Amino acid sequence: MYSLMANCCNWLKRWREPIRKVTLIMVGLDNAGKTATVKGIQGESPEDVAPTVGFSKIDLKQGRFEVTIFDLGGGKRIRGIWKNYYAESYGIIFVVDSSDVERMEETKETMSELLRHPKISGKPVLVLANKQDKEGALAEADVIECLSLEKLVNEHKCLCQIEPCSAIMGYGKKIDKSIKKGLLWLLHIIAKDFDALHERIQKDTAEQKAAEEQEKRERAERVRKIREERERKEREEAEREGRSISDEVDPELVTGNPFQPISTVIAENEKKIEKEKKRQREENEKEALALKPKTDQDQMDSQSLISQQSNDCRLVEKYKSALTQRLEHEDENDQQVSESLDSGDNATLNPGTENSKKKAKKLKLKRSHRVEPVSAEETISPQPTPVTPLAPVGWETPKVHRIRKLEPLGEMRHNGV
Ligand code: G3D
Ligand code: MG
Repeated sequence: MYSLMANCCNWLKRWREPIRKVTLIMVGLDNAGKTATVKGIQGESPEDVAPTVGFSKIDLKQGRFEVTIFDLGGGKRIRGIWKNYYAESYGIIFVVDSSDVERMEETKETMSELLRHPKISGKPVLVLANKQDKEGALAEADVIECLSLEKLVNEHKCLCQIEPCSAIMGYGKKIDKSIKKGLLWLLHIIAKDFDALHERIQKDTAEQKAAEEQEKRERAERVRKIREERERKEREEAEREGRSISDEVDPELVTGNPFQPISTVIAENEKKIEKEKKRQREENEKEALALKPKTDQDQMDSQSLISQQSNDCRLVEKYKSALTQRLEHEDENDQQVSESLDSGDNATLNPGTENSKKKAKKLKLKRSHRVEPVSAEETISPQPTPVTPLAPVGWETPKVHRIRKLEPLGEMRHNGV
């Protein structure tokens, strides 16, 4: 009857207790089995765990506790981040790989450093001597000895419990009982001294926050000084080289808002394009007005050019026919000369015959250099083929009208023609 009443009182007491939020950190060397343990507590299979990069976090409910566990990476280089979580942690779970005897010294140093930290000293510590299923794993007493655990926890006034366990034995409800026992012990100790611990944690986290803010300000100040120094050097350099810094910076870039909505940017661009088009139209109109009289002149020039060309064609035709007549005439003469030569008079040639022989030779030469009738296209070339020596007697050398060289025509002039 008495025990029934005591149980009822305890239940009532617990029911009246507020829900407590508690943060724990799970630390230890890499490969100790921290993630496997956390997964087992969470109810997930601890097999095939990937190495933790940074940290992982789990939330679970245990009685009147809402527990958050930070599983922090244990690699040598990542251990530096642990201290960022010390202030807010109510207790520590330190996982040891009991089978890794070679790293016991490193484990001891790491634990010593941890318990020495002012934001950890005095807080409860659960040591999980993990991997007990492995052959050659150190027993609980050996782990205590290897780590000088008693000495360490006494030095730093930490309440401590050690639990030999195996994280891969099971998970969820089937989790290794030692792990569960150890976790309940830790929460029990925290609950016993919760108010004092909570107050300390509030104070420590506020201090840490202030320190972080201070560090942030100092960093910003350092960055500002570096930037100022760089700008000063740039200014000095620019002055030495005789250029002004303001010239190099696009004022639009400085004054314009780089984060304008895209619709505003499009509208501005359209305005610019419209303005540019208008300017171009005005320029074209001006140019057209300035060119108008010239265009008329060019029209006249072109007409005279055409008429000159047709004149030239007529002359060429005339010249061609005259040339043909002359050549025919010469052919007849040649024929006569060659006939007289062929008739055998060549041995008894008088001086006249000698002359006519020479003449015949000359004519033959002339014939071989006969100028072919010139095409109409060639007549408009500024330097016609020199045909003067063959020009028929009484005929004037065809007069080649030099065509006035025209200026290259622009777009408007072509239209005019
Ligand atoms: P860590 O988070 O402390 O770095 P992990 O360690 O949880 O990642 O575990 C590291 C390796 O040890 C894992 O193996 C894991 O399965 C194994 N391990 C964890 N706990 C135990 C245990 O109690 N017994 C045995 N035998 N092995 C365990 P892998 O092969 O995945 O690296
Ligand atoms: Mg891990």
